[in-house]
Amino acid sequence: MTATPHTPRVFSGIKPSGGLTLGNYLGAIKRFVAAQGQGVETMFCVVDLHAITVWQDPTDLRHATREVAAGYLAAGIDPAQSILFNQSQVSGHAELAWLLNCVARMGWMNRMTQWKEKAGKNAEKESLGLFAYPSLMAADILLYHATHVPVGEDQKQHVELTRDIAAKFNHDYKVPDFFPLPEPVIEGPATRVMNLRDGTKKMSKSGESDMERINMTDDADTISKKFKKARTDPDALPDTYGALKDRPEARNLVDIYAALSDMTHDAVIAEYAGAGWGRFKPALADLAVDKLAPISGEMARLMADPAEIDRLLGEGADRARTIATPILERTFDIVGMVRAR
Ligand code: AQP
Repeated sequence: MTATPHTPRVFSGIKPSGGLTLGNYLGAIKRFVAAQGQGVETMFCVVDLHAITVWQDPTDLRHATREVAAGYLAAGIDPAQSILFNQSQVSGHAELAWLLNCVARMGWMNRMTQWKEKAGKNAEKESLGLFAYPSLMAADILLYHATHVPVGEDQKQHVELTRDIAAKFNHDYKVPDFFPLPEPVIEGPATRVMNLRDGTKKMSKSGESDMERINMTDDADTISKKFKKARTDPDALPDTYGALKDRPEARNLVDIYAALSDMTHDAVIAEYAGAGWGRFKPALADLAVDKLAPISGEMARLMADPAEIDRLLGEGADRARTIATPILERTFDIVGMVRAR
């Protein structure tokens, strides 16, 4: 961790825009669990305000919010060690986002790869929220003066934008170091888990076909079937990881194996060099079932008691608010808002 006048604090979040995928697990949740208990405060959020940047059925949104919370808990986020809550229960996220909307520049938002990919040619028909979403994400992080943000590779650009917004605010209002410049923490062998049917696209919750992703709630048969049908090429596994450079589907399966088994890429290659898919895919499926079944079982158990999940999220939100309120009040003051109470 680099030198900063701010106490280190970890913040990250996941959108309840559908069920959790293996990409969310390996790129985010597994890393969040690893960050816990390291002597640094950790905050993990279900970012429901982000989910509605595209249409969400309200009943599905409530379900997905609890399911993402259940995923965090089942994977090992401990509410006694980390602050776990959903974003909309802490109004400071939306309030700070407005202030930051007035700092961020249109050109910065226009350059965001995710905006370009998601909006494509339909930009005129997308919500204003989808366009502005990175400044809400900046608010999520800066509301807590968080210094470290564990994310998958796809979110790196948004954390970098958060740094730009923080730096401009500090500069414009002449408050050097008020907002920390947070660092993206992108670690592990699978920082970008790819779509099982197209190794050039990332695995997403909202991808078109269910066969392109592993859901955290998939049963053993479904996981095996999806890996068996995953697109690959005709060649056997090579004897160096570097030789997978131009074989995106093959590399993705090796990355997933390495991340699930906590092995390095090289160790996986050493074990499977020369193996065909008839050997590697069943081994990968067995490993995935072995690692994911206990988590999905625990998620199902937690989801049977939604009131308990809501209670935990409410408690987490209370704790989050105690950190957010003085930072938000100071921000309003810096900007020049009169605050009588
Ligand atoms: N495929 C992935 N590989 C590695 N990390 C991933 N993450 C998401 N997909 C992958 C990481 O998970 C965290 C939460 O992401 P999110 O759900 O808030 O947003 P997203 O990145 O837009 O996820 P999806 O699944 O693609 O959602 P939809 O389809 O609704 O847009 C982040 O740290 C992200 O990097």
